Amino acid sequence: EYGPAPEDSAIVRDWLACHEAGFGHFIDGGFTKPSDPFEVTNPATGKVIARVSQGAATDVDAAVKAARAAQPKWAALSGHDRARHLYALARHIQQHARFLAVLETIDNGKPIRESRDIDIPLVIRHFYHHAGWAEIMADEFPGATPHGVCGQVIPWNFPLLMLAWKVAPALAAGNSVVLKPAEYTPLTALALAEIAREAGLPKGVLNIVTGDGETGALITGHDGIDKVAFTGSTEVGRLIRRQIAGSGKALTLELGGKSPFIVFADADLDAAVEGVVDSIWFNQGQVCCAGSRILVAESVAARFTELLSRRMETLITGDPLEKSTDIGAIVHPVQLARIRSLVERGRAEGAQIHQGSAPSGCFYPPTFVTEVEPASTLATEEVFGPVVTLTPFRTPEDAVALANNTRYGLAGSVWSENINLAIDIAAKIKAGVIWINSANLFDAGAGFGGYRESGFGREGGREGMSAYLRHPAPRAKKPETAP
Ligand code: TXE
Repeated sequence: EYGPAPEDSAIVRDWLACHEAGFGHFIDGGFTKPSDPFEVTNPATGKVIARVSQGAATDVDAAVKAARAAQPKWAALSGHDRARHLYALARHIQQHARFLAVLETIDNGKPIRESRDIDIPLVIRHFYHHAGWAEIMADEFPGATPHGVCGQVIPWNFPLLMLAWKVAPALAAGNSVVLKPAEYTPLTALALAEIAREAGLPKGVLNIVTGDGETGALITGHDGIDKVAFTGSTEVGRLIRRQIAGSGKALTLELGGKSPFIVFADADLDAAVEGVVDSIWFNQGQVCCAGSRILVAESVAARFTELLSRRMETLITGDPLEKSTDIGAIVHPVQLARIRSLVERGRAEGAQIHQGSAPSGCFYPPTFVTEVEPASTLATEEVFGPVVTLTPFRTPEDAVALANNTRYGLAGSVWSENINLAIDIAAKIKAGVIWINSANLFDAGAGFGGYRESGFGREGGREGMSAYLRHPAPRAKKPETAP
């Protein structure tokens, strides 16, 4: 039983109608008057669904001030009391899960099946998981203290999930937050602000300021911010790194990727094809850890290509609110144009493009590409769309060399029935996360993050918690004294 029930869509419609005058920022437990609004559209229909405020310096100042004022009291709560707040928040999100799933789909264009079964459940899981961390933090990280105020800037591909990844550990550790959602997809963050208020989260602990990159830079560059966490493009990650260099702010960056998906000759090829569906045709391929480069053993390459092609034909691209849709809308016409231009560059460089079908509008068909030279555009650039390259390899050494031939290092996936081979290859791939006979599995308890141009720092699990804490300097060893 997928697809939104009519009443779920009606709740979203009513909620948007209630906010027809526009959304303000969520600062110090309340919403400001809407100002300098910009339009938010549903990419599947092109229709304007809301007006949201562009955060100015005064808004960011107010949010940081509220966060600074609230943080000491929040940090002074016992871990147990902070946990109770996070459990309450998780429960309230759970109560609004269906509403949030429909809202996410309308705002972002992702299939309802994904927002209902993946995004929102993972959001909830993240808050529950980190409530647990709040309870045990003092024992697990003795002497550690929160940074203070965290400035968090997130992308549009998993709008509410990226918020959860950042807000849940920050709050569990005793920090307060000023967060900016992406300008394409700010609505679930604003809905969450309302839910946080309903759940009784103390005011000022979580502040949401909307706006574009300029607002983002005002947050990351603000003197009152102690830690910056960013997920987005490698270019902006670089800008932020430069912007805050020498400021003493802590920083974690989660950036792009061009992750390998390696299929050995002994792999279960049907399962591997399903893995590709989950890896690159999930969320329209707008996934930082998407397996965007299939490397397949030469001896099975023809068979695998045939299976992949057949499966691609069965995928339905279209209305994201339709329960049978596999691939929804691309988040924004700008991103669609970017995907098209990269694929056209690939074609001009001699790549063979194989595509399924897609309706007109802001949609892109599932695509795989053969005859791709290792140094060519499609083999090296992050497309951030449902486009995957397919390259044969001869030996496991070739596979590893091809896999590591990238400036990124976020994730990878290895398919083989020989677990020793799979583990051996996994260890040789320079990436933060490796899946074996699976892809795109996320767990709040596992660290996620990259190497090289994919960024640094981990989110999730112990490492993720640790990044939201300042740790005491290791004690100097006592000088040895003669007996
Ligand atoms: O990202 P941006 P864009 C990659 C992907 C995609 C490309 C462009 O390849 O095609 O980036 O996407 C805020 N200071 N990824 O242009 O600009 C911005 O408002 C502070 C991979 O949308 O990086 C938004 O909230 N903040 C990625 C957020 O940064 C700034 C997910 C991300 O936007 C800022 C998204 C600045 N100077 C895109 N400029 C992933 N790793 O998952 C912009 N922002």
